[in-house]
Amino acid sequence: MANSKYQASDIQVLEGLDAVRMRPGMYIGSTGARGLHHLIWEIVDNAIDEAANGYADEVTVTLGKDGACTVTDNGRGVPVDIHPQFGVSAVEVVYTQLHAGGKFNNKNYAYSGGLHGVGASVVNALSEWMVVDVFQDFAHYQQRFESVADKKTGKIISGRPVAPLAKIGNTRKHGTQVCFKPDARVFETTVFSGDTVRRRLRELAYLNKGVRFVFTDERAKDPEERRVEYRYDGGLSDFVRYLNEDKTAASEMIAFEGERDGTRLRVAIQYTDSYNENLFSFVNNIPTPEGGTHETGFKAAVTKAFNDYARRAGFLKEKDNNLSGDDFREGMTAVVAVNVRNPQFEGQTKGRLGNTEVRPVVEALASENLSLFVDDLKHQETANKIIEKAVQAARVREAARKARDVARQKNQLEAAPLVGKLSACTGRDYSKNELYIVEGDSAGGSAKQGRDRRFQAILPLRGKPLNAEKKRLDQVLGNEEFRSIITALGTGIGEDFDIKSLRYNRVVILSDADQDGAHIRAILLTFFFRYMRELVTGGHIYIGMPPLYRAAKGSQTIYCYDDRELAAATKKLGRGYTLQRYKGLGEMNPEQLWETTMNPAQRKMLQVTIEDAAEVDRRVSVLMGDKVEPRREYIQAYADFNRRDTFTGRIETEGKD
Ligand code: 0RA
Repeated sequence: MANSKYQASDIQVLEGLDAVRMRPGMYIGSTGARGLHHLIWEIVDNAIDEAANGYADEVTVTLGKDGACTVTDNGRGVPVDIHPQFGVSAVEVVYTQLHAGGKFNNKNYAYSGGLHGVGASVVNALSEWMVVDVFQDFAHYQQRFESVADKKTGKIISGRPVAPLAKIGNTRKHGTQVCFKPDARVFETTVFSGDTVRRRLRELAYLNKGVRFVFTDERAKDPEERRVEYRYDGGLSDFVRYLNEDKTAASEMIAFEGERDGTRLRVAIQYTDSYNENLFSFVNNIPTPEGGTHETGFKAAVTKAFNDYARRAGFLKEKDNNLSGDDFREGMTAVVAVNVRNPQFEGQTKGRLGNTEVRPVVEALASENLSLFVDDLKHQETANKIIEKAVQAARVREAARKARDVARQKNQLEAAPLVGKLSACTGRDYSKNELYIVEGDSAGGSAKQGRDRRFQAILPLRGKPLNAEKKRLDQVLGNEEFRSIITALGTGIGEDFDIKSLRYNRVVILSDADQDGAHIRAILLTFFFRYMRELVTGGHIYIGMPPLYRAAKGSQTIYCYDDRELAAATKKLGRGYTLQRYKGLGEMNPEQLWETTMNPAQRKMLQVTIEDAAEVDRRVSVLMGDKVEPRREYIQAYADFNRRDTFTGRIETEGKD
């Protein structure tokens, strides 16, 4: 540019922690709730490293009433001696120097855990204050750090030590305690979610066998929620048992571990009588819901080892084709955890492992161990069951393929009646288009008249679709309601599923706010979760939120979504208002439905997300599976069919934000 002079003084010399504060997203992903919790995971990672190396067996996390978080371990304590290069204590180095992160010596940390491995200093940089206590050699040391505004410039100086590390007492304890308060000047929210922390600690407890994790939420009113402890001596096998708790087991547990070329592999597998595949993978304790090279290697090993055995044991004759990987994974619950030296995370949400060297190592280790297992006479019954189950799955798959071909031909032949139910939209920009799946013909009629036909398509559901949990693909395809949904979406299903063919960016479930409506919603969510999971993980599934009341006086109309809003509205309107309670969508006229539920500028919708796939799987099994007792218990404990917050999700209100 011609008139902008490049001046050396204009270039800010960003160093260390101040750079972190300038660009927090680069270090912790975001300044929203995810980034906020990342602070905890970062500090917990260091504590777990100490445990993983055999020096600690307890990690505690405490959420304080003052908004701070305290993490402790009973390890050696961060070294307190003066660091030769920096001339200050190692403690100060760890918490103020980027990338020092307590891991300056790789010998001690064969596998560092941190997803971004950014280290504890980043947490300090993004905290209002941080206090580190070290208990070591009968001494108690402490150092405090603060982020303060510069008196002259007002600029925040991040994470500065208030004073050098000091010995403040004697102790017999050993370990490290880090307490920090996230800075409200950085984060959109600074309120930790007790649920999120508790769930992650439970997962970490399964992944780090024998380590005790103690979670305390001092903010919780309910004493049951205040303190929990997790410790699993069975590790991944305990994890799989937990995942299968509400399912019917159909095999022994298969568990093994191994290490080669710097990659460590741990696996636990158990089959159930369900038809779903449930594979959860982790890299250095971090979930990889998008899979990656470790999953590919594992799947290849399963297919190879079990096919080889099927031939050796005579289940497959020379002329028979191999069974497919899908066949061997039907009904399989598995946890695959690897530790990798320099993990490369890829994909939309950095949830996929990219390291190519990992695949062959995992494949070799897993197929050796699986072969040993099936060849062991002790396990012959399980081995044979697995093969028989896969043979059966292959038969059904073949039948389903034929049914699908027939369905496809039928679709072409009978395109009119199927598409006849769908009121398509006129626009061809798929990124803008929305499909409303509406309960009942009468609401469907209102939606059809009320919609903006340029981008909103309506598919009314006549009856209840069937419960897809415990149904095989061929049965799902046999159901008319599902067939019309599949046809409308355009993605295909099962092996044919292809997200690139999705015709609508948003798929909105619109059902009544009553028990039947909740059931239909649950059935549809179960179907999407089991058969089109990418629609859910990709954020395409929404739950429409029609109002429960309409309060009006004169020219003023207020729609209310719950009783609290209603109380506020009637107060505002004063005496003489009229009140309408909507018992179903059908009671709304087309204009009202558009105004309240479909108009992007005004509507509220809940975007369905999966925070914890393992947890969702368990809940779907409980609520939609065939074991009656756990379902009754769950419903008695939790269910309130008209509560919207029983879903995980994000309320989207466009045009308002
Ligand atoms: C010994 C040496 C080193 C770090 C630690 C212990 C240590 C760090 C943390 C962080 C949280 N809890 C901890 N407990 C112990 C530095 C590595 C080295 O130079 O060997």
